[in-house]
Amino acid sequence: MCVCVFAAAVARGAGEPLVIEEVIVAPPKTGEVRIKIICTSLCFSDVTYWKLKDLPGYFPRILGHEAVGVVESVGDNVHDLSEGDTVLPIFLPDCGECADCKSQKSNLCSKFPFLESPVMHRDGTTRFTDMKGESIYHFLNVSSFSEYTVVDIANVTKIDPVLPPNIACLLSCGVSTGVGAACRTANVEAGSTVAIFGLGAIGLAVAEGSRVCGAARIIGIDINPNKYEIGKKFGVTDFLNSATLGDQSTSQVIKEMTDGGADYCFECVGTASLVHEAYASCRKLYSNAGWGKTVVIGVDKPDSQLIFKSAEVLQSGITLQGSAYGGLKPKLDIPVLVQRCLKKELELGKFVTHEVGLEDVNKAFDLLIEGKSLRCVIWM
Ligand code: CXF
Ligand code: ZN
Repeated sequence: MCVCVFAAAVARGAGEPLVIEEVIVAPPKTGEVRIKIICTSLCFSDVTYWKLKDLPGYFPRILGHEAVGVVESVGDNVHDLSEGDTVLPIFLPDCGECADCKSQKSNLCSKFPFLESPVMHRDGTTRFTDMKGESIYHFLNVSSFSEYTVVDIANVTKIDPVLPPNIACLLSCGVSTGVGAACRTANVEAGSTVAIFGLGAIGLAVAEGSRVCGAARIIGIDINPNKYEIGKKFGVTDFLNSATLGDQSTSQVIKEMTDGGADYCFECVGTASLVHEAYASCRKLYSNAGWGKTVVIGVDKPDSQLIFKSAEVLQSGITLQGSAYGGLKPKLDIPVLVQRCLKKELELGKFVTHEVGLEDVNKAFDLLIEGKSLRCVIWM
């Protein structure tokens, strides 16, 4: 197996444009595969870690974590994947061996707990080196802004190669997170009422999942009025511009619209105050007679606090639940989502608003930051 030189978009410093460079990609070690990336899309987490306001920074680094590719070579002790397999590298590990991976109750691997780590799981080193001999850090176990990348087999899911790559790559992170939050974490039933706080790509994926589950009403809440027209394509039936409600809170308006509150509320922004509004929008008629679930998908700062009155949570009948990767187990659930795409139940083409080549990766960043794209697919 060669130590080969390939093109990659390297983040050299926080907020600095990515630089297309030649990088050395080492062969896969034990329990790893080297993947030829076909295409990758840009998720907001790439922007967050690139901009890096108050997060620890690792530079130089190869970002990118929503992708599809083909296995080019396998390391020792790799039995379930072979050269030529079409795969999704996925940030959330699924070792398949630990008690948590074996259980239906969890999608959080305990052998390789998910960490925002800049190195490979098993030996703590990197597989990327620049032409001056300096190591380049990995990102979210994937690093897909590169023609080739090395990924641990715990982070690789084999998929049906028939699904078009520009759709397949979306299932690697954001779209699966939203669809899974609706279909798996909340388990939205036919006929139910859903409220979605934040209609970015994740919120729209929650709408798409809720639509597929048969929700009767899908209320989108956003401060950008253009989101209603966009939301309709994903099943949004009602829209609330939360910036124009005057004295009323969003939850008050939702309770009026729904005769007591929504069955399922989703927070897709990542702010504590919105978690409270979402929770307060779940159905509750009298002081302690309620039902429903609030699912929090948005990621706030790690040390942010949620403060609830105890009776509000413990005696209300309403559940508050977090959701990582939509509660999906990558190796089990993603092939099922692929089939649902092939059957045209899930319609993911509407997420792809732009497509560019790797040389235009910085354009993809601009489009997402300016709110002009949902998903920009970057072809290698
Ligand atoms: C994120 C979730 C928060 C931690 C980093 C990864 N998921 C994907 O974008
Ligand atoms: Zn992501």
